[in-house]
Amino acid sequence: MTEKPTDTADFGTTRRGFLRASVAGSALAVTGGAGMAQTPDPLITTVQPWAQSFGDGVDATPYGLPIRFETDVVRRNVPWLTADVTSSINFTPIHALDGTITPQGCGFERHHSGAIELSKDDYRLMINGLVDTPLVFTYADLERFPRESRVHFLECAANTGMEWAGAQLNGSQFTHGMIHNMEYTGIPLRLLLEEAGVQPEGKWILVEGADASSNGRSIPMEKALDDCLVAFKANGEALRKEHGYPVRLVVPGWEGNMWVKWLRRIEVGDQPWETREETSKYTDTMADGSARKWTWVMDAKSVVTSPSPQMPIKHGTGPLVITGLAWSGRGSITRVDVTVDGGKTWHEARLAPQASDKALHRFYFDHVWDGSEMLLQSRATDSTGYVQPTKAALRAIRGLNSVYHNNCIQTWWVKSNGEAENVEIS
Ligand SMILES: Nc1nc2c(c(=O)[nH]1)N[C@H]1C(S)=C(S)[C@@H](COP(=O)(O)O)O[C@H]1N2
Ligand SMILES: [Mo]
Repeated sequence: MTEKPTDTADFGTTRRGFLRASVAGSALAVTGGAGMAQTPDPLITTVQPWAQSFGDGVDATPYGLPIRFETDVVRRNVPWLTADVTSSINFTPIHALDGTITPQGCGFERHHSGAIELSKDDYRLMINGLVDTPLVFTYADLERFPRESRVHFLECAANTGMEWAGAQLNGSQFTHGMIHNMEYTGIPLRLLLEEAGVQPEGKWILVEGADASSNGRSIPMEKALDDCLVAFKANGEALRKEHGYPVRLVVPGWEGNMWVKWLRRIEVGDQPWETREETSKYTDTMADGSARKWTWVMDAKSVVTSPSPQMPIKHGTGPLVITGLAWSGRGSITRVDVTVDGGKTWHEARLAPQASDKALHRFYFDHVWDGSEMLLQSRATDSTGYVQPTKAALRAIRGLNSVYHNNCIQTWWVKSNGEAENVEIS
């Protein structure tokens, strides 16, 4: 190994310290890695074309898009899942993202009758039913209510649903990508309900979208008055059309299906409506064949996003950043453990600070890979003390025929060549 270049001032002392540590601890084997060039590197020693002329002016891109080298960081679908394009689903490229915020442009979409275009001018929100004063709000009306900003994850109840009967899809984007995490700005639903005046018998609300499917769902009043938001911004800007422009409901920690997009009506009632979306769909098939209703909360779950089938290890042995996401609809994640040997030994991962309750957490486990095969898993523990279950534990209760609410521990088999595969271990 040669000396590290002396000209590393720009990296700062921490970076130099890291490199020196890497050289000293030769077990890290970062040969050919950062700072270890053996021969003069033209990217360092010669002036490159991009340094010889002007770059783009500020008027080249009024609204910025990712640079062309990042065009593979996109939503993808699974063809056999999407029989037709208007009733469809695609997946967030969680394998390629870091941190916790999902850019709207690649946050997964789920539409039952396609994404509609509804302008602010044409927007109306009605509150009726068991209220003192039925009301209709315009978009401009909504903008005058006190608002809040909070980060929350939205997970479709069907996320990981294709994995019940066996390891099936190769990539965290496909197994766990029906999730996104955005900073929402909106009005506490409680304020709008208070404006209309909920009558004492009003124990439930029905929420409906303006699209043809309407996606009606019943929500208990307790949740409606707790932390739901009638949101019009995500990550600082207007909601994208596909996420419900101009207004969607945010139901923190509860299954994505309840987060009605293009929100047009809220009816207050004294019992649930038993809509199509909560009877024929979004119930949980149990091992004995019966269906469990009203399972709204998304339980604690985690997944290693890299390495993973779409993110093979390309750098050989030595330092390896293992990272992933963890979340709980019941609050926050207090701990994530990672195993590289299929659960024989667990190591506590580092958790990045959390943005809000019921938001995604990012975890990191800094590993030194010796090049041997790994059975990589992560296991989340949430603020209620609940621990993410194994697939076997979940199947003992739910059987193999469920679709929704699969929060089991995921296994990636990482081979010596760095490639990874979705597997199950027993
Ligand atoms: N109006 C309406 N709201 C809807 C849907 C829909 O089809 N129509 N799909 C629901 C489902 S099943 C999910 S998982 C989420 C998906 O939100 P997203 O498309 O912003 O990711 O929206 C929910 N809200
Ligand atoms: Mo969903």
